[in-house]
Amino acid sequence: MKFIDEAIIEVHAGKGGNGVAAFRREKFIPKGGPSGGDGGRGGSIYAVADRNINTLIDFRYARLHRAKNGEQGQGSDRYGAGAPDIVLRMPVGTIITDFDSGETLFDLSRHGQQVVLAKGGDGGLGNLHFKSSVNRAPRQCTPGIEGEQRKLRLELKVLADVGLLGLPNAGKSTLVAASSNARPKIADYPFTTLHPQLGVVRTAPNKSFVMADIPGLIEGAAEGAGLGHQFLRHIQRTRVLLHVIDLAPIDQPSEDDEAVGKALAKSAKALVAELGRFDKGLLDKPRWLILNKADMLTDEQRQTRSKALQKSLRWKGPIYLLSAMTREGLSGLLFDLQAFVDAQHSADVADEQPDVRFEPDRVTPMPSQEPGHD
Ligand SMILES: Nc1nc2c(ncn2[C@@H]2O[C@H](COP(=O)(O)OP(=O)(O)OP(=O)(O)O)[C@@H](O)[C@H]2O)c(=O)[nH]1
Ligand SMILES: [Mg+2]
Repeated sequence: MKFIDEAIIEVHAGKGGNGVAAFRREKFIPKGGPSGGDGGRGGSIYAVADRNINTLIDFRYARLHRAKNGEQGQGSDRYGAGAPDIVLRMPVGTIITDFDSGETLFDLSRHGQQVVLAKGGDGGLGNLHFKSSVNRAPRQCTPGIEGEQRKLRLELKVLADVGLLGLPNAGKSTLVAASSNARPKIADYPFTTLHPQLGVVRTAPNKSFVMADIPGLIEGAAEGAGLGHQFLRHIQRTRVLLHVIDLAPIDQPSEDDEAVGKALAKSAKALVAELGRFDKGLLDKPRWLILNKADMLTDEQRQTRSKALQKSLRWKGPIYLLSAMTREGLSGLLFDLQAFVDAQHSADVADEQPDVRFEPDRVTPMPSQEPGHD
């Protein structure tokens, strides 16, 4: 299964301004010659590959991109001003196809690569160009050319930054739904999720990362128990794993919180062993513990269970106590994940030099999105 992020946009370049016919009219200069200037060029629309952008989600909200028209020429030899271009920043790896013909137009494969999506129309010619020895008072001028218009499909194969891992019913899909734009199926029975699904988590207008919800994993998956473990390949290239643990499982007696903590540690170990059976390399991947369903417990139960769990796992890594359902404790996790993903990302590209600099005012603003909303 491939994860494809997709958006369909329309780009309308600006029309060129019309050229005009005008004549010089000055006192004491009768029959002044032609002085109509050319129209300005219409704005073009470009796409630029930018490695700081990792999803096409913005383009699902801002679908129509329209550049301004060039200004009309004027008398006294004045030319119309050209309209500014629009630069759309897209993730490296975006494939741009013509929506109607299906033809692939561009493959943005390297950072800084710039392509023309729709060319602005040229301005028309003013009458000062039509002066000749036989026609000293030309009245011709030409209109501006229409800008190009296209409907485009943008596609990006996405790799998840963050992968989920956990027993069936732990609340993985609930976590993804609470954090991202994805709406996976959620139900109170095991193996609700049958296929991996990606969600984009947005933490600031220009910051996001991608989270992969996967089916529940159980002991014996390597031998085919449950849904097996082939789906684990979808988290092989993630930067961090969130190991989701249900802190209030129904099959555990709730009176002895320490015993529950220990039992949870035991099944967590079994799950990690299962992970290693699929791919030993996955054991070296950073893993954060997510203790979910905290809303079902009193403060004291939360403390006792999580301490017992940490102790028997000898856990020294990051750990978060939260409720995916009520979102208590969720935003802290998402901001920490964003910082972690960003840090890894900049470590990857630290040596490279940027190919181009962008002028911020030439980039169309995108609508901002809060986490957890469509
Ligand atoms: N009280 C409470 N219930 C939760 C919480 N998170 C998930 N649940 C419930 O737990 C059940 C399972 O949630 P899912 O998100 O489907 O669990 P999953 O880990 O994706 O399960 P599989 O896809 O089957 O592996 C659902 O009934 C959820 O409503 C939580 O924080 N608090
Ligand atoms: Mg699920």
